[in-house]
Amino acid sequence: MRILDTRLRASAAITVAIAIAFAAVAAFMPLPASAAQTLPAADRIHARAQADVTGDGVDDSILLVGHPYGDESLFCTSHDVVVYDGVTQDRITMVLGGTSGGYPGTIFVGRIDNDNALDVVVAIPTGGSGGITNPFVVSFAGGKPRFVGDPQALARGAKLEANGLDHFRVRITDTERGKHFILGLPGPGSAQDPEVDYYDGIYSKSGKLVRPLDIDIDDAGAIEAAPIPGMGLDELVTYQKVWAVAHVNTIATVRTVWRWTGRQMAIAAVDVIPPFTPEAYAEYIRSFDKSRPAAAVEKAIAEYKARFELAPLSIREMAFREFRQFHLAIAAAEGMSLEARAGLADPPKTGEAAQAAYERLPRLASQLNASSEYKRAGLNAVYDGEGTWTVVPRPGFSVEKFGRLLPSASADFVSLDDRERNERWQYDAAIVVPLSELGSRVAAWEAYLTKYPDSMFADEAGTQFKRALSALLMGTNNTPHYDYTTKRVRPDAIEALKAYAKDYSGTPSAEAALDTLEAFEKGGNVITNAVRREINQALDRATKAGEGEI
Ligand SMILES: [Ca+2]
Repeated sequence: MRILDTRLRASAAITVAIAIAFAAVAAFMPLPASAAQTLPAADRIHARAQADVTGDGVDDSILLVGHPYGDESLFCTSHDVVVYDGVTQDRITMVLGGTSGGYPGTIFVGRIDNDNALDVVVAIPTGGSGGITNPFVVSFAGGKPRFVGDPQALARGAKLEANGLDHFRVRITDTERGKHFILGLPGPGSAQDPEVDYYDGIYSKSGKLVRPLDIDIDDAGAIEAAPIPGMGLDELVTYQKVWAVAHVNTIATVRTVWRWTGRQMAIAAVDVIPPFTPEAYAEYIRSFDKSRPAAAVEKAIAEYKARFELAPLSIREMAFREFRQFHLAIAAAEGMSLEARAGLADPPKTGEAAQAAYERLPRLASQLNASSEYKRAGLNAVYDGEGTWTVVPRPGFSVEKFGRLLPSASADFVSLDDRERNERWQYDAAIVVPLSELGSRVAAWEAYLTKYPDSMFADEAGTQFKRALSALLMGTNNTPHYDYTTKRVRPDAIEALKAYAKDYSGTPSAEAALDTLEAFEKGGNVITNAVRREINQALDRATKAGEGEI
């Protein structure tokens, strides 16, 4: 076992060495001859935002610009934050410098220092082993760029001491704040990683520490800005990985809160949290008894809060996606039992008995919707077309229960998705709402995808957007935009598309509406295969518009 242990250490060390060498090459070496013959790689815009960062009350455009290592490389040797002043259109550049080398990063704005201009928070993943993300906070107040807080100090975090203790424990001491944290190490034979015993030779069989235990804390791996309740200000939160023996062996996360003191950024709190993954959460909540929905949902939410309250945004979003899956599964199980309770469980689902069962469903649904069980479980029984009913999550439930722990990309997705489930725009392949309402659904999904292209729900949002836009442009099987016999396009469909193109002018979906109107006109307002093909192409262009390089 010692050999394996040493090899693990060596491989972790090599990974770090490679990452350092790569960064060094990227930062200092001239381009190879083959690359030098081609034009220098063009700067890339990795993120954009609109906000007043100069402090004059007018929104400015903020861009995160990377200088790529080469045309084919995703790696940028450094990044700048570029602001176009909303009034003068002057370009103000903040050079982030050598430590900003890395892969496409993100920006967000927050009120970090207490002036009337918002600040820009930048996170650049370095691509080094273990996911180091370099944080930068930049103020553009008065049009003069400066760092808020020292980027290197933000990356390094608090000065902490780590010591191995007997019986597979670790103590992390925060001397400055006079706090210490005790962590448990997964001991021999633990389920976490049964293949490897990281502590062989370090701990004796009885759990006595016989050799020094190697514990390390990485630089920041994630950063976020979170509102300080009641202050109108944001605090910064950084997350750092703690590992023992080998870099893959994560034993905790350090969560550091930074606040503006009036003169500088200072650490307001440090917590050390044992690891708990969204996968482990998913596995745990899946084991709950689904036949008691309220108890199961309440327990899953309490568990989420206990485990992820201090977790980074991306982990909270992943964990919430697991909760959402769980909630949908609970709802689906209730939907099945709804039919069973009405007497529709066994085939045949026809005849007088089935008829009576179908008639019982609406009353049963309204009883359940009024019940405390469904209120607590966040469930709603809704009509599902063709006489059947189903159960879906109740609108507003997740936002109400998860509160500020819910990342906005998740909260906004769930609000839109719950509306689609509770107030459907189609039943039985027929559009059942006015086309203007369908249009507002299309626009809402498109706006979501523009705002959160990297959301964990982006794929699902993309599917919803495409389905609704297709129906808006062409109608559906049972409610096409044209007359079945003459194939002539209905005038109200044409009017609806014109209105949509005007109301949402400038969006890819409005372009698709204009292209569809043009295809109708070319075809003499009669649907042919050629017209259909052109509309399909317009649909493809609009739904792919958000993908690829910006
Ligand atoms: Ca401004």
